[in-house]
Amino acid sequence: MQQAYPCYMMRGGTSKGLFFLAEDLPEDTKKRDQLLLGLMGSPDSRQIDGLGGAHPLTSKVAIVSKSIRDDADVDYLFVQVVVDKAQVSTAQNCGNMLAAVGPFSIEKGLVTAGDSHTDVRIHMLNTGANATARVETPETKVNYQGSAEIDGVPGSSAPIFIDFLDIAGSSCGKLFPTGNAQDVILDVPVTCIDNGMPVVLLKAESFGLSGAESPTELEANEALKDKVEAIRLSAGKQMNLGDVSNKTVPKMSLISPALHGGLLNTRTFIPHRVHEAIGVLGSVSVATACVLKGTIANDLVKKTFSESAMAIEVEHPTGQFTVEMEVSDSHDIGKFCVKRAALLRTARLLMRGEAMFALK
Ligand code: NQM
Repeated sequence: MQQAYPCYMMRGGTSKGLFFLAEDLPEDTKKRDQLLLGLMGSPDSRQIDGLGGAHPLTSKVAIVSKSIRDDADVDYLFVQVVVDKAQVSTAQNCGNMLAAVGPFSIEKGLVTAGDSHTDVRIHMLNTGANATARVETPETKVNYQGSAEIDGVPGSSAPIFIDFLDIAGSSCGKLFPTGNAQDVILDVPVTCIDNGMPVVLLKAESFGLSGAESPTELEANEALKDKVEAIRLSAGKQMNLGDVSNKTVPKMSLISPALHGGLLNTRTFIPHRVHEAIGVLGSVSVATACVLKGTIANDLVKKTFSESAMAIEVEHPTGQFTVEMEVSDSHDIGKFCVKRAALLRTARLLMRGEAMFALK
């Protein structure tokens, strides 16, 4: 018999997925994963028998609970539900879904709302790092409407400002997991970096590309996908991620000169489909690579960053992503430190109700 699981469907940034209270899901991880696959309709490229949107960006789940930590209000576990395989992964974080965690936590009463805005301190269980999201709460109710626009989402919504403090080496243990600002993998120069999301940067020109190709064109290029995947598998080992053949990290960002006034242009494999925009923490990693001397991104942007606070504009297929950063010692890989990264997202509650599934 089908059972009902209380659930919200929310858009967080440029992603969309299901939000649950941890207490409403099975404690047993195997059962929980089986349930999430069933609720989303995986494995099936159309996810026709579930709530997933048939793309990695719309096949996501956030599990939230009250935190017992002194430095956090809530704990957030992100789960990527693979569309066409019976696989779920908690090996990566998601900064887009994170944008909706604050509103969800207030709606569900995990956090008491202030009467103009509420700062929700979120502990991200996937990586152990923390973020603070500022949510508009006039008269203690979450406000979703406003004039903030983010590229990749039509229209405008209330702003959600997110601050990250301690995300370097979140999954790999080190900001530059190979110990180098630049490596060569399978004859291709790369920069491997983890400032919130493990990312391998590659120059589009290394593959005979301009970098302006659409996600559809890149996904149709089988030779390119094979080469990028071969580099990813090797990079995963070198980045302390082990065998990444069944993992959704590292992400693979093709970089090229900016086309629309930003600092550089990107196309990101996440890791097999190509992102219509760029991930939040993925863009923080890319922006960080731009700043440090010796990376392939810094070579490409040909800029020395002498100031400690800056806004980096990362171009992507549907616009730009602005990452504000405070850094120190950007000339020296040994001392380089990212003190803070901040950005703007929006989110919206789309549906609340019960998701149905018969768990065997
Ligand atoms: O990098 C897609 C997304 C993401 C992840 C992905 C994300 C992030 O856009 O923080 O947001 O890279 O799988 O939701």
